[in-house]
Amino acid sequence: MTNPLYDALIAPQAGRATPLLYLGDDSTVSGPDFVAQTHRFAHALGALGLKAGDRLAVQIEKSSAALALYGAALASGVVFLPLNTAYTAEEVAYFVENSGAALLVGDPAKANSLAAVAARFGAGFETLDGAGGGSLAAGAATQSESYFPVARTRDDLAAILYTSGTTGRSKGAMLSHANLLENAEVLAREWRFTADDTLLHMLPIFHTHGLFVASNVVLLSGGAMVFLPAFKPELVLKHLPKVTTMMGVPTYYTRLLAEPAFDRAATRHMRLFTSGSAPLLAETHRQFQERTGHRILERYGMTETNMSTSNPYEGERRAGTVGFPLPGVELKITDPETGAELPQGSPGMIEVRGHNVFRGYWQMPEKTREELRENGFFITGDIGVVDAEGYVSIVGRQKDLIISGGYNIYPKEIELILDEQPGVLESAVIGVPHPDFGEAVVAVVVPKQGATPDAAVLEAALSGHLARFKQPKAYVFAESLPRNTMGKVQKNLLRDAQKDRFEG
Ligand code: MLC
Ligand code: AMP
Repeated sequence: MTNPLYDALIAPQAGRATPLLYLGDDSTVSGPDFVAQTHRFAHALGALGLKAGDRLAVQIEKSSAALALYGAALASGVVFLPLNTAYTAEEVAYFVENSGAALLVGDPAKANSLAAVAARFGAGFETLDGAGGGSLAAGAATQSESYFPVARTRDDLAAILYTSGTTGRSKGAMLSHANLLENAEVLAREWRFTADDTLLHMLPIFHTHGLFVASNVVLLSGGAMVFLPAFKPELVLKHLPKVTTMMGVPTYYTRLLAEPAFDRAATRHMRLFTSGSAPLLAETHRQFQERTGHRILERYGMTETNMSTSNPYEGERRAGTVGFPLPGVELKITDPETGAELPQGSPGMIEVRGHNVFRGYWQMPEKTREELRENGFFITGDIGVVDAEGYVSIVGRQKDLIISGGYNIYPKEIELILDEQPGVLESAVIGVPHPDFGEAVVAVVVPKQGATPDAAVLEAALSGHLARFKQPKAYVFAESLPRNTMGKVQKNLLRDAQKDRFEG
C-alpha cells in the first residue's frame, strides 16, 4: 500500500536525528515528534468521521501543529483546503459551501463566527490555535502515535487551493499527489536542496509558495526549517546565521534592502535566495547583488500549475526574467485570440503543460474547459515572451488581476460590492505601482448624479465582506469611466492616470 506524498514527505521524518523545525521561541520539533503529531491528528480526523476524499478546510495560524495537520490530511487521504487567515467569515463561508467541506478547523479567537459558518453548510467545526492548542489538538492528544496511512494513487487529490476568478467567484484548483510530488522533486533537484539545508521559512502556509514550494521541497530533501509565523526583517537578521536558504515574495527582498545590517557579512554563508509569486523588479535584483553578492533566483508559477519556470541554479540568473521551463514542463506562447503558437520573440499568452498542471477546477467543468485545453495545455492568463536563449519573461497579464505583496486580488470581487453601495453608480478597481507591495489597490468610483459617497463609508462597507489586504488603499472619485468603442472600461488609462500615486 502506498501513499505518494505521505511516503515521500512525512514518513522519512521519523528517522531523522536532527530537529526538523526550529521555532520562533527557540524550541525545536524533532522528526519523530512531528510524525507522531501527524499520526495523532490523522486518528482525530478519522474519529470525527472524515474519510479519504472528504475536504478539510482550515483557517489557522501558521505553526508546527498546522504543518502536522497538513501531514495528517495527506496520511488519511483527506483533501487539504487551506485558507488565508485574513479572510472574513463571509469569504470562508463561500469556500466551505463550494468545496462541501466535511470539517472546518479555525482559530479559537474566531470560533463563534466560524462555527456558525460550518453549521450553515453541515460541516463539523474544531479549533486549533497558533500554539498548538484547541479542540482538535485536545482530541488528538489521547490518540495513538502509530498510524497506517490510507492508500492513495498518484492521481488522487491531495489538496484544493482556491484561486479567485475574473468573474469575482473563486475556483478550487484540484491538485493531485503526482502534481505536488513531481514538482517538489524537480525543484529540490534544480535548486540543489539536500539534508544539509535549513530554509528560513517565513511565508504563510495557506498558498502554493509557502506550503508546496517551501515546505514540500524541504520535507522531501530531508532538510530543516526555521519556521516562523510571519515575515519580519529583524527576525531574518536574527535567524540568518542558522540557515542556508530563504524563499520570499519580492516585498520581502525590498524590505530587507531597507535594513542597513542586511549585507554581505550577514548573508555570507547563504547559498540560495529565491523569489516568486509577483514580479521582482530588475532594479531590486541588481541592488540585492550589489549589497549581498547574491543573485536572487527568480521562478514563476501559479496555484493551478505549481512551478513552471525557474532561473538556473548554475548559469546566469537573468534579472527581469523567470528563467527556463522546468524539466517536465512544456511552455509555449500563443495568440490570445486564436490560440495559435507564436514564433520565438513574440509576446503572447503563456500556456504550460506537464506533470505540474492541476486536474481542473472543483465542480466547475465549464471553467476547466475554458482554461485547460483538451491537449493538456493550461492557459495561464499571463503574457510572456521567450528570448533567443530560451529565457521567459512575464510582460503583462491578460487576466484582470492585482498582485499586492504576493497576494492575488481580483478587481471584480471588489467592484461588485462597491457598485451596490448607496450613491455609487459604478466603479473600476485597478492596481497601481507601490514601493512596498509592488502593486496597490485603488478604487475609481463614479457617484450617482447628485450623490457624494464618502471614502470612509465605502471602506467601512467593504470591511465586513473582504479581507483587509484586498481593500483599496485609496479611493478616487470620477465623473465617468473611460470606455472603448465596445463599451469596455479602459483600465490602462486609469492606471496611467494613477501611476505615481504611491511612488515617491
Ligand atoms: C498585509 N497587508 C497588505 C498585504 N499584507 N496589503 C496589501 N497587500 C498585502 N500583501 C495590509 C494589512 O491588511 C494591514 O492593513 C497592513 O498591511 C499591515 O498588515 P500586516 O499583516 O502587519 O502586514 P505585513 O506583515 O507587513 O505583511 C505583508 C507581507 C505579507 C508582504 C509580509 O502580505 C506576506 O507575507 N505576503 C506573502 C504572500 C504569499 O505568500 N504569496 C504566495 C502566493 S502563491 P491595515 O490597513 O489594517 O494596516 C503564488 C504562486 C507562486 O502566488 O508563484 O508562488
Ligand atoms: P496565484 O494564482 O496566487 O498562484 O498567482 C499566480 C500568478 O502570480 C501568476 O499567474 C503570475 O501572474 C504571478 N507570478 C508568479 N510568479 C511570478 C514571477 N516570478 N513574476 C511575475 N509574476 C509572477
